[in-house]
Amino acid sequence: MTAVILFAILVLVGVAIWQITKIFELSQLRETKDDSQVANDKDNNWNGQLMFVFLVFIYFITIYSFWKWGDVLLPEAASEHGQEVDRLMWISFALIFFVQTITQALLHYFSYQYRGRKDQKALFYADNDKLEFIWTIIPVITLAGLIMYGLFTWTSIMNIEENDEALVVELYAQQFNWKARYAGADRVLGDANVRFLQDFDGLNLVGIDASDPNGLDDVIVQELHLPKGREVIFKMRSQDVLHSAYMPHFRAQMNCVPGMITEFAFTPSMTTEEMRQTADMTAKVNKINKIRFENSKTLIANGEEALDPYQFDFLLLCNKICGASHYNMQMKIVVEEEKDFNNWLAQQTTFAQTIQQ
Ligand SMILES: [Cu+2]
Repeated sequence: MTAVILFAILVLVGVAIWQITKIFELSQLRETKDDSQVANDKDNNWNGQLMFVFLVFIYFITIYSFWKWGDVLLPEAASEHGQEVDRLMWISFALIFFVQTITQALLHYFSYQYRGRKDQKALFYADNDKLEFIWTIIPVITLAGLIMYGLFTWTSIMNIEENDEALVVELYAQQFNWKARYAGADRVLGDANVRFLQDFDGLNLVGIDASDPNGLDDVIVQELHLPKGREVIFKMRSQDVLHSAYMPHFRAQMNCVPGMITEFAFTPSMTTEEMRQTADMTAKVNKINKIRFENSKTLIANGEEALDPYQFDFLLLCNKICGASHYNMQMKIVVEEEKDFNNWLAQQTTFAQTIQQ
């Protein structure tokens, strides 16, 4: 692939140099009255028709892309606000698609229709207030509507209110992994700071202040469990550089900034098991496993081990290029029914238990 791209770049540079020398030659020919390099009607017809070919090409590539890769989009949102985000995105997509289909056709049609002809001079048409008003006011109204809609959606998503029902979870980012911390029975996360990381021989994984009683029942895990149907307020921290907590299936993303706590909240609306059962996800997983199965044949032929079948899981990913192993900075998310979640949480070790060991 790299070779192909390099080759394409070399070809393009070559063409650019060739064109520049042609311009240079053209400027020299003015004195000699030789017009062999000036476009004539034949050249203009050619270019006009090529415009049409290009128009057909962009429509074709659009339709082909939808047909070929339409199924690699994210599955339905697994959070309550996710549906709002998706609606906003699809409305924007539909509008852009509609406008671009029409404007591309017009652009290329006009290029063809008014291509250069010998002895024909372009009409000098200075301005038309009415026309300018129309093509200004339509985009203004459309874009203002879209932006307002986006702002309202954003405000409703980012309106995070502390409340007694919500589950508070800290997401702790470091090069190159995630940890999650639950507040425990007192529902309050203990104070934490990177300065405390060195305490307790490296057992203090997220730097909890051991003198703060609120922190003693905190639970630190490397697999994030969330209860379905309950609001989760995330408090994000970073130990070293900028990271970004990205949970694509829940349509959630927030930067993790060293020295400050950032927030995001959502309510999971589907368990992992429910997502696995959807028709869309079953088809995706089957497609992936078919590819893995085919690749395994080559591996086995080379005396290597076959690939394990893929099973869907929600993921927390890092979406800021934070260093060499950024690509692998992820944590599994398990969404389950509230009682399963409570059972799981009760089995985890608290911070007090960890440091006593
Ligand atoms: Cu990162």
